[in-house]
Amino acid sequence: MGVVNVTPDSFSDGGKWFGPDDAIAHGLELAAAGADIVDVGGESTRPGALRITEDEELRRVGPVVAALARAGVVVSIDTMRVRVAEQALSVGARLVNDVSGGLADPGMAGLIAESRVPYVVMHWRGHSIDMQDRAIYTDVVKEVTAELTERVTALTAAGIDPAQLIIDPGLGFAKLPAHSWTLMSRLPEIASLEHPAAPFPVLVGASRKGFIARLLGTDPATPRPFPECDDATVALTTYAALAGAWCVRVHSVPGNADAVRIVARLGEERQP
Ligand code: PMM
Repeated sequence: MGVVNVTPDSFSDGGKWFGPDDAIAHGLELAAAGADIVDVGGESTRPGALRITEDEELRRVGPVVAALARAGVVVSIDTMRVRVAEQALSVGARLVNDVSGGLADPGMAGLIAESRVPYVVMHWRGHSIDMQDRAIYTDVVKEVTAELTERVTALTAAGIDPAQLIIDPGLGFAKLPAHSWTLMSRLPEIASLEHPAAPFPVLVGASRKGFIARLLGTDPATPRPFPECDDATVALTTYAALAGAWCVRVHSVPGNADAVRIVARLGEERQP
């Protein structure tokens, strides 16, 4: 999954494709580089980010989703708002990626149940403005898995088919770097949460996140600049693919697409 952030302020690529023409061109480039899905988002979720209005979000993503879908790209809409998801599906998006896992907008579950599209349920503890105050865990894997189980139970009770659900540990969202590293190292446990339909497909969003930048910086106060974290992202993609992840959400596609193909090929050799 390649990322198009149609925002002026996203973590690693804010402002680079803020105009619709640049965003559309970038989405086409990601697809041509081997992304199976292009994820379009209009609202930055970096720590401390303020929300934008629904109308502004619609204005940012609408033309980009429509143009990419028209060009035959499989588009995912990255939104927490039911109206934005609905509008995006009406112009051709085929998947909804909700970083709040349905918590931010009570109407989201109904739309997903009705539209039958795949739905990414990410682990989330609250909006970006103060989410890092909620990065408190005694056992991060246990708590994230339990909270995702609650979401899956509520969403299926609202009429969503469990086969529509993809789960995501939400690396960097209400997580300190140590939490993200622990979750990343234990992905299969997250996929196998307590639910009759488990294991669920897992999506991993590690690309250019702060926990990588901090590990690789020259010292703790100097994280490595985000675009220079792409080789490290490929390393994590390889690890995620070996751990059985269904999808990785990345800003730069080529190295990650190669890593996924190589792990798939090695997997064929290991089949009995
Ligand atoms: N991370 C960001 C945005 N959307 N969606 C999912 N499912 N998982 C993530 O980890 C995720 C996401 C923030 O990353 P960016 O602003 O650097 O693209």
